Amino acid sequence: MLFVVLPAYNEQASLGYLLEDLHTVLNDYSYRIIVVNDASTDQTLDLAREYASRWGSISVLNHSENKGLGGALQTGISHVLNELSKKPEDILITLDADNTHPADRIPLLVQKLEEGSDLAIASRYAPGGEQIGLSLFRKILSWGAGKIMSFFFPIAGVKDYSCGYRAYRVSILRRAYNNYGELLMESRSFAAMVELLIKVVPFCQKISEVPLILHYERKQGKSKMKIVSTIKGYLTLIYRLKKEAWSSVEWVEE
Ligand SMILES: Nc1nc2c(ncn2[C@@H]2O[C@H](COP(=O)(O)OP(=O)(O)O)[C@@H](O)[C@H]2O)c(=O)[nH]1
Ligand SMILES: [Mg+2]
Repeated sequence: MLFVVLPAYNEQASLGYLLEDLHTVLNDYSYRIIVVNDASTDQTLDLAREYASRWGSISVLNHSENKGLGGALQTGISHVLNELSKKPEDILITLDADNTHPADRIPLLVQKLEEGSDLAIASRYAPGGEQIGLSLFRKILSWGAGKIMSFFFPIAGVKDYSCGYRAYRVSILRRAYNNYGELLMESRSFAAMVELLIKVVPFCQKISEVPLILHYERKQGKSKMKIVSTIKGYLTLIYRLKKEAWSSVEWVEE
């Protein structure tokens, strides 16, 4: 069973396209899509509920207050672990709800897990990966953030630390969740993506990447990334996790 968690904040203009894309690609799988509406001020919630009433394969969770990307992911992941997933071999996939992450990566991510990876990342920096429509400034920012993170938290084989498009084996996520509980993502900002990666990695034997072509030109409206708070989030994360003496682990390379 595949569980697809979509954190969504003001994605009214994009969510419909993404759900249609997912619906087509996921046709061959048993799946459930979980939209976590993070107190959007637009019609995201109504749109998600409309799709859910049309297709039984969608659940909608709703925050009455905005909890940020980390808060929304935590809600979606806890819900899958506590309420939905019955089998350790289930897979949990996360991706952005802004329709810049094409659903066609899912079969490749799932294949990686079937071949023995515990975590597979759709990576802009894997051979064949690309970023279309992203400003040079944003490219430099995420590349630089990745370099800094890989300096402090080296993870063999991982080039994309911050992309939200990943597939996790549920059993691994459960072990990390049992260890950290609600502290699995203390960051509420975009740094939560990196924090989740760093905290899950010690439970993984094998991690792999598949190439992602990020379609940023499809982005409707502005990015919700607040640059200053994201940078602060990264710095806090480095300080916090280094203090907790996180150390990189070894696993079997492909
Ligand atoms: N839950 C929640 N999700 C958010 C928030 N801000 C952004 N997101 C979601 O996080 C994902 C990444 O944000 P996005 O605007 O796509 O960032 P970018 O692609 O890096 O420019 C999208 O699915 C957003 O809907 C927020 O405050 N709360
Ligand atoms: Mg995005």
